[in-house]
Amino acid sequence: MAEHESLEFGKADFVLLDNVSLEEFMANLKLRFEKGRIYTYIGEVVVSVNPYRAMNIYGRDTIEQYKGRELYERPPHLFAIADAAYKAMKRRNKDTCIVISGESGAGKTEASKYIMQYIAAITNPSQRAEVERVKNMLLKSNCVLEAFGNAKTNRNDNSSRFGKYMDINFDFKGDPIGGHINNYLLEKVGGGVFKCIFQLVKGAPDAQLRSLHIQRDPTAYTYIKVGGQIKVFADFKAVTDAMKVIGFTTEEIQTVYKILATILHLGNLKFGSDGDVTLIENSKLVSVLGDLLSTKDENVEKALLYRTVATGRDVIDKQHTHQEASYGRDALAKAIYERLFCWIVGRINDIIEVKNYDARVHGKNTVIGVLDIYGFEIFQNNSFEQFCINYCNEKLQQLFIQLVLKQEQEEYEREGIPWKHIDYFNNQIIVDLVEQQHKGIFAVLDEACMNVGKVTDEMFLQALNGKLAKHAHYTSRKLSPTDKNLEFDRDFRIRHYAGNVAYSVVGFIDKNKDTLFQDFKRLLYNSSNPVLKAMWPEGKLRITEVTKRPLTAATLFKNSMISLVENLASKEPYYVRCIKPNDVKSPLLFEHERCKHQVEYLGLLENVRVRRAGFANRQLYPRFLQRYKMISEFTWPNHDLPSDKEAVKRLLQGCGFEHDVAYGKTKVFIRTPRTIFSLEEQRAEMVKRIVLFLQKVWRGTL
Ligand code: AOV
Ligand code: MG
Repeated sequence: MAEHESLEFGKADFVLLDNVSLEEFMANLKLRFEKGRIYTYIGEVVVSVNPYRAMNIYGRDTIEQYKGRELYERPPHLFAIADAAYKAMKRRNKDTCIVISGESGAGKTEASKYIMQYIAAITNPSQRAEVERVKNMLLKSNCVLEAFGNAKTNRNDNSSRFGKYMDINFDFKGDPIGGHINNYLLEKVGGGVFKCIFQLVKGAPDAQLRSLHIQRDPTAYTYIKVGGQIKVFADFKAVTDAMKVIGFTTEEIQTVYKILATILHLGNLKFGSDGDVTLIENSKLVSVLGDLLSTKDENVEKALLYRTVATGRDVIDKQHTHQEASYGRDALAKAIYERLFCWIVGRINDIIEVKNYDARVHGKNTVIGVLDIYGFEIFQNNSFEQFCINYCNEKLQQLFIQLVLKQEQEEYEREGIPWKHIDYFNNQIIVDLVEQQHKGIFAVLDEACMNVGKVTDEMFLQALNGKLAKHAHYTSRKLSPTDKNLEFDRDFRIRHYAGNVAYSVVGFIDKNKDTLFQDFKRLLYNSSNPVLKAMWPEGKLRITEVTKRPLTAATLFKNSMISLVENLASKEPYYVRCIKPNDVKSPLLFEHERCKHQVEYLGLLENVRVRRAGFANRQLYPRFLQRYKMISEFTWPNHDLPSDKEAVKRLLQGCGFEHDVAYGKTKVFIRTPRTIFSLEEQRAEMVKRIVLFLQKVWRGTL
């Protein structure tokens, strides 16, 4: 527990509150925010409030203050949690992870960057060139991913539209030797509003824009018109340089920008008709597209206007209607953007993956994972993407509940430690509502998509209403006709852990099927640009060979979330819980109700209660002895007591820690970290003495 700070700044750890009540919690949070103390602990969890202003607390000097120190020795900080995760990994050879959660705009991405910077700064003291190279790559890859995966939304000017989980691998010395990025569902926002597109239009050199046939005027492009006023800094060069440093070839970088330009031009394509014939009105754009995609103009035109269909043994070209052509154009823009993004992640992974590490020689390489995902969000109009994003946040909340609230309490009960159960809201019921087999929302959606014949979004809604009418967290206009908050017939509403969200079913079926006409895939595969071609391997298939039904977007997303949670659960977790103080990005405003709501749904008060009643540390008796036996004459080098449990008791009595511990069936439980810290100090002292002693023995001077 951090006790060193003056009380003028409030309590540095919520565990130290005089009374654990929502009022006191909020008063402390507010006081600290107003005093510029944006971080506060709940034991080892960091609660962070977005300051919405530059803080002078991330510099080299601050890093030095946290390096190698114990959590409670310094004021609460992200650096302390990063250091704790790092130390745990190094000391105990354990994989750890840092899970950053909170709603959109709460400060997750910023936090993840500071954590990465900290880890980069404290490692590789001997300045090995290879390690420096890896560190540089990891930091640079962040810059590229942010340019391509972040966009301005109503809630956040720099909102992550993809989820990112990054593993950093460390060698036996504790230095980074590589990494791996998992990315999760990129929202398909017309390809347009992503940062990189503005960076290109506003920041690329004239000659480059000319070669891409792009004007330096965002308002000239349909897809990005709306976001035209976005402020963009001179980031174009930074991102291009970062790609170079990471190891993208010139040809690859050029292709990346050609694809962005393609998307802008696609948005401006207009279809018209002449009698029964659909045609492209601004046909000049066709040759621009042909040039950018390195393919013949007539191929571009044909893919935009026709679809090849197999009827029995025959293959025919079927002309699109006006509407189908527009739909195809937008689907193409979204698909090539998404493919580009995944390709970039894949390239980065190729380059940063651990190479030439022989575990037999160097020991196990260990991992710190950092999770920065899109936060819970509610917009005016919520669609399939918001549904996935919010489901993802439910999963992470569930993991937090499992690890911090549930398992903790179950363990005390199992170990026979006297314990009064603390209640909390368990959101498993909402997770089930979404992902359960057969009757979960994803399952109903998939079933609707499997039906042959035309399935509409409305039919999907009907099916949901039929299956979920009785579910406490589900409703819709049809089921609650008098509910004023359900305005639209096409909405269904979920009561999430973090609040009610109404989703419009419009587009659910299409987005879930996520099909792109095979003609487009073939067009891109047949490009003479090898980089582009490599992004579309399935374009190789002929129409008669395309039979297998691909997994739906919902199924893919669900599977990726389940494996993400499994992966996190297999590591030792550290938590950062981010809070957004207001909706107007003000550094001064602490909106009480807004913050209280977040504290409640994040379960922070329950977290304090469990933590306060509980124990900071627990270890199996034999493990504990293995680590600390040298500090007691009763246990060093071996004990002759009837059990390890007895030996641990003897050891702790001898050190005077009896009041701070409890003895479970298989584990010893230690209430305050200070005790562990003190044990560590004594151990370090003894180890030093033992080493000196042995050195003397070896030198024969004893
Ligand atoms: P998010 O990652 O949680 O939202 P960000 O990390 O992008 O939120 O933070 C939003 C904005 O808040 C940033 O662009 C900064 O202006 C400001 N901010 C956040 N943390 C800090 C900090 N420590 N110091 C100064 N300013 C900060 V989303 O990606 O939308 O869920 O999908
Ligand atoms: Mg973010």
